[in-house]
Amino acid sequence: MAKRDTPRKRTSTRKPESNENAKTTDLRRNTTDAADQRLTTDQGLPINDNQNSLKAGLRGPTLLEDHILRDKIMHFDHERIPERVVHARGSGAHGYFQVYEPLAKWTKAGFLNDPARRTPVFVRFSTVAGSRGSTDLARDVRGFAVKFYTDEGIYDLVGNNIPVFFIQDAMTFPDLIHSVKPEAHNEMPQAASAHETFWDFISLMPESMHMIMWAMSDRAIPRSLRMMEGFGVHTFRFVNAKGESSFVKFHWKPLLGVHSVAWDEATKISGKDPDFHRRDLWEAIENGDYPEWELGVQIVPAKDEHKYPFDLLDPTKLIPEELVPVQRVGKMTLNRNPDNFFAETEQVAFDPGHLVPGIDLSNDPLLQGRLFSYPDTQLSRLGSVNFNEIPINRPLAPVHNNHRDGHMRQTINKNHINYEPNSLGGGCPFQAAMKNGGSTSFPEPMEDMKVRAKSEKFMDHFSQATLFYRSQSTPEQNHIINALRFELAKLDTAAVRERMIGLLAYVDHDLATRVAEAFDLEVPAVVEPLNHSIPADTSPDDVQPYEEKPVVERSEALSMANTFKEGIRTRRVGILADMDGIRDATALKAALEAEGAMVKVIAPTLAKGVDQTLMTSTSVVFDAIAVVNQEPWLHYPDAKDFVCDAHRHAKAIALIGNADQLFDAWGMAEDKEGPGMVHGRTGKAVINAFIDAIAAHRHWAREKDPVYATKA
Ligand code: HDD
Repeated sequence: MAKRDTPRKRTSTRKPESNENAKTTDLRRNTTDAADQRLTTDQGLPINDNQNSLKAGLRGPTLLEDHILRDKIMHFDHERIPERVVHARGSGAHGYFQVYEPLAKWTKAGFLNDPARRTPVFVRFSTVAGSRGSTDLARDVRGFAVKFYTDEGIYDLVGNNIPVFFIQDAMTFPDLIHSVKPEAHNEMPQAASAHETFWDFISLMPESMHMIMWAMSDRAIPRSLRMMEGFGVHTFRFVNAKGESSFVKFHWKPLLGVHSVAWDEATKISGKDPDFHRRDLWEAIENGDYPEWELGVQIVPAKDEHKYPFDLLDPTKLIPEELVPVQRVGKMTLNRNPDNFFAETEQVAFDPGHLVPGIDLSNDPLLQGRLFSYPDTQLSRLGSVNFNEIPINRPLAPVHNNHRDGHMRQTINKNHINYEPNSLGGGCPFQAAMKNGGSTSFPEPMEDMKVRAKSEKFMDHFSQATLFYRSQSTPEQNHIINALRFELAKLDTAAVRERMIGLLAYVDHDLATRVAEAFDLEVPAVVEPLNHSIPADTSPDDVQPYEEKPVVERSEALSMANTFKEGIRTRRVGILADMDGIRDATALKAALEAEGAMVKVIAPTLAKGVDQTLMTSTSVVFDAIAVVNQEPWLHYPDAKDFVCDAHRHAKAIALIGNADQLFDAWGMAEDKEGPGMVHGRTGKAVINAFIDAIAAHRHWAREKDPVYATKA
């Protein structure tokens, strides 16, 4: 066989990068794109035969001396590193952040004070419970971790798409994660909380009730990583140049609005395209539809620390936007896909302790425990204290210190002065004065007893769970009820289910009743808020006044029903059309694409103008569908599934020509009318009505699943 000694053509369709950020992050890329690339060993020896091992004769055994074979196999054998113990399944992207106006009043952080500066970022989105290869559409919290490569060093905002957490203290994190991960005896189920050990733990942890409301809501099955909010969760501190501190909660607000899928749809997407979110993010960036989020801050002046009925240090509580509005202070844009998944998305190492001057920690006991966990995890996952030297983790700011050696050290330090203070090295590297950017911790006054306990306000476990539930629209409440019915129905132990109904009764009695109906259980009467008692050895001075009632009864910001619903940019639309309907389909496609939608024409065969065959397609990967004509769909079971699923999942549906007769033929005559259903010929009126219906995202009012019905 002839040997290749010429380079193959690069086939990437990637658009050339033109922004500043690309230039800076390129510094960390190992580019080996030279035109003439000969295949070599790791030592640089050109390889002449990459197909045949070295043998004693044409039919003889392989020789141990074949170092090319041994090197290749040995490297391959070690290609996997331990996956993250949580958040193993993730997708990343590069981009940049820019602040709108200087935030000098609150923080001296350089990247939050210079509107002209584009700070490069790398973001990794993730699910929590599943393994690296698990489905994207699991019901789960989504990680939302942002690494800012600032001029003052790395800043990591390692948050989630839910603003609160299950537990209040890092001490119980391993228990929480053990309980939600696949069960220890049989490694089932994968990427799912619907199992015995999780609900056993939760039913004994009333503090988790607020987060459970979020996790059972549609927030836990996002439509797209580009359409979910992000939250720093904990209260952090801002510190300004005068040394004054205020408390801050961080938010990411997606400019496309916050949207989710239906649960039945999520389970079907998991089968049809388990990479649905990863693919969606990748394709949007490749198409130049760069995802954007505004950074929001809620600022609480230091003097107001104890003003609220909840403790700012309690990560199971949010600050209702009605009490402290979210101020949008800057924008993050993701504009470049990683070049190499392993080198970037897998090896990126976040740490809530990566801070810059002007942003500091609070005493939230969950946050405090995280500060130990992340670097410790990196050590076992990436194998060395030198993980900071991996290109994706390397700061763009210069690094000078006396760290030396260790596994896989990359830096070659060129002198022997590896201590401080020193005189032989001219005192370098020297400590930075505060005025020159030297970081200092906020000098919070502190004098107290050592205790293993929580402040009194942490004991209110239900007010905000109730606030969240009551702030949801009716369809959102129905979805929470249905999710709880689904999850609890998966349990074998009746006592766990009963304990959960008991806890739900403290959140909302109607909620508990409607969940309990599915199990023929009685809801216990709620006598008084179920709170832990204060430990006997707590000083009376430490007992804070505690109010039972939430200050805010309903919060609009907590419901996705109130999200942004204009425009159809990046929405996916599938049009069923055979050759007789191709003209209508092409016209509709052009009109929707002009509005920024991503449209596929689907037919029984891959003829001219057709993008996908019916056999390879499914409506669950589209946001809206159109059907042109009744024929030939009447005779295709796949077409019936396609349309029925779209209808059940409350999507916008356009029935073009006589396609509405399909609904009569399929025994769904009454379903062809209703919100989000558009009929007619492909004229302007129909197209505009369809665009409005797609923009609304979902038409939940159409749902009529009997399981939602309340007992008379
Ligand atoms: Fe964590 C990863 C978010 C509590 C311990 N966490 C990890 C990631 C995110 C979060 C987004 C993935 C980062 C990436 O993409 O690489 N974690 C959170 C949030 C929490 C939280 C928002 C609560 C508010 N985590 C938490 C606690 C502990 C940990 C209380 C331990 C005491 N988390 C870890 C970890 C991970 C991690 C085991 C696994 C991989 C890694 O850190 O780098 O250290």
